[in-house]
Amino acid sequence: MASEKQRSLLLESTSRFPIPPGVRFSYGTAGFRSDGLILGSTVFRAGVLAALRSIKTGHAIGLMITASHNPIFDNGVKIADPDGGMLTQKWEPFADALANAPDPQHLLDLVVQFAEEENIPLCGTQSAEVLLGRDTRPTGESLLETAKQGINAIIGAVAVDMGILTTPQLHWIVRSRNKGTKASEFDYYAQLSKSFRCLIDLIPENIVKSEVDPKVLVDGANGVGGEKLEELKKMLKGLDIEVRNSGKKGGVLNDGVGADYVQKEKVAPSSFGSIDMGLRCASLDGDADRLVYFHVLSASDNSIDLIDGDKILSLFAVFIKEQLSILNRNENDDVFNSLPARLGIVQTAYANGASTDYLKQMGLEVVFTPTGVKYLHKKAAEYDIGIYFEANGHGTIIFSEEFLSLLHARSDELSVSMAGSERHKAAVRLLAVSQLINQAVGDALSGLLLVEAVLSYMGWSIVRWSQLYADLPSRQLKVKVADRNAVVTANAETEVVQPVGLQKLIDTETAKYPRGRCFIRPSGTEDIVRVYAEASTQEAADRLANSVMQLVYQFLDFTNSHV
Ligand code: NG1
Ligand code: ZN
Repeated sequence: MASEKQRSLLLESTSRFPIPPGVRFSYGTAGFRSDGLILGSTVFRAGVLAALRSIKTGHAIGLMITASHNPIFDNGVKIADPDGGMLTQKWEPFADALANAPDPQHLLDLVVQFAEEENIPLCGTQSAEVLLGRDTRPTGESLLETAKQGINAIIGAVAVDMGILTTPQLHWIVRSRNKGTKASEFDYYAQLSKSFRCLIDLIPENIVKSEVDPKVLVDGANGVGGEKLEELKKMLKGLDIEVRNSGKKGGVLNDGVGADYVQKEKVAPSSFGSIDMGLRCASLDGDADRLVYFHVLSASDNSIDLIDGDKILSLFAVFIKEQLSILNRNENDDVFNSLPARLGIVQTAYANGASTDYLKQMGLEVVFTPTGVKYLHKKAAEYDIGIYFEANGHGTIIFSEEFLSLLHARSDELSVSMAGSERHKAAVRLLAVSQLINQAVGDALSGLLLVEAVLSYMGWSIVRWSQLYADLPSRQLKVKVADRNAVVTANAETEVVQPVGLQKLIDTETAKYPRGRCFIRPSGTEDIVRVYAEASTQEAADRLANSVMQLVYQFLDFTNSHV
């Protein structure tokens, strides 16, 4: 039961943040997002929710103010669960209901009812802790203050302002704090730089290093990532990083810069051009949870060879598979015993078909989930080592706790019986990867360091890496319809079940094109239906996407006029 004091505190605090008229907020693929100026009530309520989640779980919760790759005047809020992952999907309907409660009394009723259902005590003796972070957007500071008020509206909840952070840093801090390991921003840099150094120190002597350019140029999207990379750089040895678009020289966040722009437009971001031809370049998104690589192709225009999330995933898969096979190589030693590991690759329907073919040819198990890292992460957690990436560059590698403790034990054994052997080094490398790569969520900074370490290990230039396989030409289109939710999909979004009959026509259209593949789904972050098409030539991919777009118009107009 909620105490009287709690009830009146919640009523009074909520009344200070009325919801804007005529707007409906939805938790969507990755939290609430909209124009930052109308987000006050939503962020306040997200603060209330985070405090309740902390009481429920008995652990610290994260609350991040960011709108990722969206334009600068947008903002948003995401919640991190105790393990550093996304808020449990089970609470999303409550988040939606809370954000849209029309007035303080409705909100109080919702909270009281939900607290009863979930057994969350609101009697005044409970405690809760919420760690807050924000990116560099102009509305960030005041929204963070608003979130604090939401947290403080729950008696016993404490808000800890961690200041400006990348989204993955906040997730990492929440995870570390709840695990009882070192958890400050400084600790994050220290862990990343130490594990990176370990991987560099273990590069075999015989690697031909001449192919690998010593320098990487990084587009910071004029956001928090560039700023934090400069911090990390101070603690790194063995890598030359030049940060551009760090936001210090007046560029606008995500405007002609950043991973989303580079991946979707397939052109070099601002401050990059013909002078960089052939150099290894990377791009972060606005809150540094996405990473893509590219190199500039032409001196006359801004065209690039894009190395997207699928190819980053493939590079990591090659490396991890190799380390597992070295670890389990029988070199006729007396003490041989293998450490079998289930390695799983998780992709979405947006993964380029050529990447899936390549991974399968390597003998890897590849599975698919719907779009959104909350689905990919959960699936990857079913393996000893799960690698997941979205084509847009959001992804990571996760190791099960059980496998990590076996690996630690094996590394200790080998350090006695076979110190300095390749098998021992492979165990140490895998452990270093588990420290370097962010286990909570996709992280452009830790991903960048792992790419750099693996390229050095392989002795590969960016061109060699790009040649792992050739991407199939693809096209993505956004279709504006009256009601995008009229489209209902199944089978990891590859099949339309509603409107009935549409899938059959998509199949007929797709069958006309060699290597054709096409699917549609409603976006979870924008008010549109997305069409994705892939085929053996760019022209064919474009034509397939366009004809399916026409089908979407026909069917959805039909559907809408009959609703
Ligand atoms: P939606 O709008 O649901 O397609 C987009 C991305 C997702 C994910 C989320 C969250 C594409 C095609 N979709 O989701 O992969 O990153 O944003 O940011 O890139
Ligand atoms: Zn992002």
